Amino acid sequence: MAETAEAVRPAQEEPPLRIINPQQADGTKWAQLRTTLSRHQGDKLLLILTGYPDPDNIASGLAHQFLASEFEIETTLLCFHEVSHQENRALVKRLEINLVLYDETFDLEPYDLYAFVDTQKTDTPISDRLEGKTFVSFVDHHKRLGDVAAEFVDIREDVGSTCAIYAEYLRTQYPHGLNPGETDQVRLATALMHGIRSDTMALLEATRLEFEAAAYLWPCVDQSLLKKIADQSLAPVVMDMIQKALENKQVFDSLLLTDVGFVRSEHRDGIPQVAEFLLRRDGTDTVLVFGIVDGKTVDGSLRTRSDTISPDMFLKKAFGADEYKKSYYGGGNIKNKGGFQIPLGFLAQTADRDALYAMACGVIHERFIEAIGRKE
Ligand SMILES: [Mn+2]
Repeated sequence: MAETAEAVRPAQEEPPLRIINPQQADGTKWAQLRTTLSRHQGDKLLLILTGYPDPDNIASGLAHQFLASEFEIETTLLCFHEVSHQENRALVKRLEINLVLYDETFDLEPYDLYAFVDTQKTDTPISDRLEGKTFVSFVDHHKRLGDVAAEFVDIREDVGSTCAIYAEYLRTQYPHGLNPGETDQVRLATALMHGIRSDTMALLEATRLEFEAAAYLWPCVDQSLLKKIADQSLAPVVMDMIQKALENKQVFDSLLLTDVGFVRSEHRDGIPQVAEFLLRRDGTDTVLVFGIVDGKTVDGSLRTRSDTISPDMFLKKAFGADEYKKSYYGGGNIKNKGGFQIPLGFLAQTADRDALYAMACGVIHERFIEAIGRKE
């Protein structure tokens, strides 16, 4: 009479619920960060955003702030450049994110700790003033440049965004999800989702970690707000830059090199937007766009979908390093994007702007041609 349990199951029984079992987060790294943060209970933390604030670094900073608050650590998000890209402005404004723009009056004294997110570089305009403070953490997804002297380091070159790493910490700390009833948590989830989308071409280049993060964050994301923030309209000034870039373009097989002239710093974020736009040109897989920002710095962006070009290696090889500061002019991730900034220094004082521009163009062209292995 040995009937199996299956066979005796009543026919009218409802089919079993399909249990969606999300991949459990690997909690190892969060356990380490947790231990680190708990050692600094009650301290004040300066979270430094190097370079231009973008969705991935802003949202990672917010997540860090949120996680650190569990340990009564008060965090200030400090940046050195104004948020210029209209999409990033919308993010900061609509989510009411408090980013502090550094100036000389900023008092560093109350801070015991500092940390970095989503950056390769740890040199900042205040590096010498951070001495004596504890470098508590460094979390990033760009190519590792060398040893990082932080108490906690998490560098994952194979993931698409720093936000996904922070979402893993959140998944470990709050396995039942964030709370959609809490405005702060909705803001955090929405910002993280935007950061993830922004660094992965709206998930086209996402890794498993981004999808797991998205599944975790989704119940708490304000999607209508996300749509508004991600609105891809182009500022008129960016359109003008595209026009200039098209006029100046030089095409070498699948590579495109161009420049957009003099750019004011508040429009600097137009440069990567131009590069992204030109990458859509059929037959082109790599684009380098540069301009002179505020008359002082040659600033460029590289975008690629080539299988053979690593933006990080390419930019370091092409433009080399500043021998005094001992840091590379450019860098990026291994997959699809990078940027560079080369100060014009003393020569920027010339009244002959055309000559200055021609000189900068000449050098960039030369180095680019050399890096792609062509000699004109
Ligand atoms: Mn990033």
